[in-house]
This record gives sequence, C-alpha cells and structure tokens, in this order.
Amino acid sequence: MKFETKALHVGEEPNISDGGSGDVVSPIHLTSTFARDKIDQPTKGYEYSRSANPTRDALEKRLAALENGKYGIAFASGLAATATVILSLLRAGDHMIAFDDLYGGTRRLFSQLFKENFNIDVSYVDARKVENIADAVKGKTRLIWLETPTNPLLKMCDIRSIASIAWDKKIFLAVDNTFMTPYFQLPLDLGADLVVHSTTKYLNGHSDSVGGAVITSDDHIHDKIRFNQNAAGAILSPFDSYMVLRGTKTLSLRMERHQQNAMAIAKYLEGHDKVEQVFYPGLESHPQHQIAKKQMSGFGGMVSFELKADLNQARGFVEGLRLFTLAESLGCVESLVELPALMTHSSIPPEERKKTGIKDSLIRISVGIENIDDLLDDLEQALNAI
Ligand code: P1T
Repeated sequence: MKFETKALHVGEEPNISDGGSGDVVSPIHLTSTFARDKIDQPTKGYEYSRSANPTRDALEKRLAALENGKYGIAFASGLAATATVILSLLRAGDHMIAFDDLYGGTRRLFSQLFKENFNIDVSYVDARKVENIADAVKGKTRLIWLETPTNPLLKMCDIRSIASIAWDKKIFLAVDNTFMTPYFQLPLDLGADLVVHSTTKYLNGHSDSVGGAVITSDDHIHDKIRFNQNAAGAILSPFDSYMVLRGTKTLSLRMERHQQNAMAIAKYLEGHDKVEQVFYPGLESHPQHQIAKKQMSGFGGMVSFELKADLNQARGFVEGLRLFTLAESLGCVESLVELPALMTHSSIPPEERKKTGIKDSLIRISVGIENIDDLLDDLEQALNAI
C-alpha cells in the first residue's frame, strides 16, 4: 500500500466476521482492565491498559506502517518517548552525541536530568558536518540523537552518512522526525535504528492532543522500550490514541498544504527588507538545500527567520500578528508564531543559544493551512508596524 492508503487503513480494518460489529472507525477502548476466563493467561490477549490497549494498538500499527518500521510504541508525550529511549538504551556513565540544535525541552531533558542525575555524558555537535559526529565518538558512546531539520533553525544532517558511522561503531542512531513526518522523510529507510515523534504536532495535527511515539524495526530495541514503557508507565491514553489515529488520515493532504503555504511565505520573507535571513529547506538559498532534496520528498511547514530588529521589536512583531497565534507548539492546522529565545528555547543558556545561532531576533512560524493571502496580509501588517 502507498502512504495515503496506509494512513487510512492500517490498524483500522473493520471486523465483521469474528463477532465484531463492523465499526469502520476504531472504537475508543476506555477500559483500564480486561476480564479473563482463567487465571493463567489473558483470554483476548489484553490484561491491563498500561501494558496494551486495542485503540493504542491500532495507532501503533499505523505509525509503524507509515514509518516503514516493524513496531510502533505510543507515548504520553514526545518527551516521554525520548526519555524512555534513553532509559532503555543507555546506562549511567554512558556517552551520547546529539545535534547541537534541538527542541529546547529535549536538550533540557538530556542536560538537566540525564546528565545531572544519571551521569550520562552528552556531546552536542554541529551534525551538518558528518566528521563532527565521527570525531565525537568515544569508547562509551551508545547513541546518536538527531533532529533533521532541527528546531528552530531548520539545519539538516545527512542521515545515511551518519547511519554508516553508527553502524561501523555499533552505536544506536535515533532521529526525531517530528518536523518532516513520514510523509516527507523516512529515517528508518535511510539507516536509523529508531524514529521518535512528538505526535502532538503534525501527526495529530489539530492542537488538541499531547503524545509521542517511537518506531523501530529492531526486535531487541522494541522489546526493551516496550518493557520499560510498561514498567515506567508513560503510555498514550485510549482517547488520545484515537485522536492521533484520526489525525493521520489527513496527514498527506495537510502536509502538502503546509508546504505550499510555507514555501510562499519563505519566498515573501526572503524578499522583505526588514528580514535579515530566512531558514527554510525548500529555498535554494538554504545552504543545505541539496541534502533536503536528497533525503526528503518535501520541505515541510516550518519557517524561521531573523528580523533586522532587536529583542523588543521582535517581541512587538510577534505580538502584533493577528492571524498567527502567539503560542508554543507547531504542526497544527492553524498558523502559530513564537520567539525561541523567550519561549521554546529559553531553557538553553544564552551563551549556548548564541553558539548554535539562535539570535534574540529569531522568529519561528508553524505555517498552517489557512488561505495564503490572509497569512501574507497578516505578516505584511505586522512587518510594517515594526
Ligand atoms: O511536547 P512533546 O509532545 O513532549 O514533544 C517534545 C518535542 C520533541 N521533538 C520536537 C522536534 C519537538 O518540537 C517537541 C516539542 N516542541 C515544541 C513544543 C515546540 O514548540 O517546539
């Protein structure tokens, strides 16, 4: 099956023969526990909803199919997924390598929880240069963690080349595919061992659910993460599983529209005299446009740009937008805007932000699926007001 077909059918086959009612849409199995005939084993395969639940199963099957993986595991949030991966693959004293541009909350988790409390050593490197990854490998390196494109600067790295280093050195490679979604990028096909998602974003797509996921084809990785998810408990609820399942059905249509609008906005901003620089993988001016074309089948809906302005003027600009909602998060149908230095990346110390290139005048927009003319009009009035 092709992507759009899998997004509608995998995990939600109507059951009309085997005593089922023929629901076309997966029911929301709100039960916390499951009855059994005999004490020895669960009669229908389910015991307790932390361990497994039919609605979550349906979503996990679909996510696995969309990422071309064998297993999907759905979590209570993107960070719950990330934390469970680290708890499952690393031990105290191990080392990991991470892209130096990452969602601020992911970096906070690595540096302020795993490093401080569990002595997990993290080297942040500019993964745009593959040699930087190779140079950072040490004896105890167990994991490479990438976002590509990154949050918020839309930097990219070559997944296939980094996967070959990981393979050679027997290090796990995890790629956070939240920005591109499997519609535009398939990290497992490029050699990654695991894909991680914040389903809060494009996969659900409607700003009404917080969730996360891990997808892998590796039996050993799956078994460990599945065991630890049950042991530690960071599961996605049946209701949220249903929401994400529903969201995936229109993912392909939404991503096409997000991208179309984002490209138009990136080009508009690039030609504006109050804009210093625009970061969008689809622009030919993006220094890594060739990598984007090589490993992605589209460029997504996220655009960042620097204003020729100071922090106060940047603040005035984002507060002056009328249609773009000033809010954290991304990947939903409505357009959002935020100022990374004061919002999503404020937990990163200013000197680290500076090193990575996150300036105070950097604006990040998550381009929604509204009519493009209305979005451009809104940007125009707010830019004029600076
Ligand atoms: O918020 P949560 O579902 O826990 O997902 C965390 C996360 C993981 N990975 C990426 C690439 C992300 O962007 C996020 C969350 N990001 C935001 C809330 C944001 O506004 O950037």
